[in-house]
Amino acid sequence: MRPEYFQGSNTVHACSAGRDARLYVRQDARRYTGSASVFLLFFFRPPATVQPHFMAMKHHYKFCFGPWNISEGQDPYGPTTRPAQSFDWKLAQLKKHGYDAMMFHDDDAVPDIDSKSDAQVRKESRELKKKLDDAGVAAEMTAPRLWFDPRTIDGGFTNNDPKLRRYAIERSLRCIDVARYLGTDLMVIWLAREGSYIRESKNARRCVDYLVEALDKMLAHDKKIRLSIEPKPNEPMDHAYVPTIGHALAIAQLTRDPKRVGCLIESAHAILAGLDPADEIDFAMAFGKLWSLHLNDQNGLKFDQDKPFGSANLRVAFNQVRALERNGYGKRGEYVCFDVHPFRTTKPEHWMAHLDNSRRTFLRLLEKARTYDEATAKKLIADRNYAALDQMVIEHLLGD
Ligand code: XUL
Ligand code: MN
Repeated sequence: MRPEYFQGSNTVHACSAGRDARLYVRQDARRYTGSASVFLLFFFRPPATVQPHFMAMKHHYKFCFGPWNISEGQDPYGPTTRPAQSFDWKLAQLKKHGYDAMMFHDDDAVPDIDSKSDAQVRKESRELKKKLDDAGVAAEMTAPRLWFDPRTIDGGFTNNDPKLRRYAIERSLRCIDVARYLGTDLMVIWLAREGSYIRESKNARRCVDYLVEALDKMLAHDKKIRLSIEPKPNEPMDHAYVPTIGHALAIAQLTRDPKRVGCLIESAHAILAGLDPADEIDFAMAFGKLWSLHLNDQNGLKFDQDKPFGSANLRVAFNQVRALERNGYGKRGEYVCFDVHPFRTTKPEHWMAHLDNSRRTFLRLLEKARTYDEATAKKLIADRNYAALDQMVIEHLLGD
């Protein structure tokens, strides 16, 4: 029998029925937080390969998304296809669907932030913090939205004009203040327009100095803040200056406090760079620097698609989950965030499906990662029988 998944308003029941085993996993809405209750009821004795992994239930993941992930369907060629919803509605959806945290751009938290005084920013951030506390939802991070303002048309930190570079830095410092008010020590920096459309328009060597100078100002502004750089190789730029995790971690070493500069991996961004996101995860975690994660999917080298996790390539998704598992991602409080968007065709009544589906796929792949036959894999690797190993992975993903 095929496994079936049922999603209630705030419960996930995973029933996996096979010849020898049936697992019934019931977890309450807060199931992925440290103190959450988790009930595993085994109706039948599972096979040896399944049992120890589920018995151990190594650790529970906490999940997160941002208000922009309940988007309205606009693309460069057409307008919205769903009516705008309020922030309160989005927060209610997040809670109803059993998520643990929300991530925020600075102006998701304080709309129209540039027109507001420091006192207003503080007041509105604190009001939001209260709303989040009342809902039992954490703020995972804040991120400065540096790519919308006319002052950042030709880049923020790497703009050729010193006045405009100063704007980008000042906006980032305010975003750090918002993070502090919301109770998080993490700021994510997607360096959207830090790159060039044509090679000759900027001095790439000097731009490295500009980036380090900006990061140093942020680190000096708040002694506790941790900065997570989110690399992306292109879009909106032709070429970005920080396209991969290697670039992000290298630039961290040039700052005044490398320990507080880490990274965020987005699956689609790694794929756009021609890399395997699982290898990027292993690399970042070897440095202890994967502080956040945007899982999603991407069908080859085209515009940034932000597809549901596993939607384009299940095996690449499986390997990301395995990499997270083997490195203990989440054990130090990190969240699994889904930076996914609904398809433009999505009807309002199906608006949360891309998020539910991403988490469901993640949990099913987690089950696959925890029941992967490591012993047989080890023997096949020792025998250099990669054809058999390859097929074993495929059979495991296909199931019975
Ligand atoms: C852009 C992207 C952003 C960042 C947050 O591709 O992924 O949404 O994650 O600024
Ligand atoms: Mn992202």
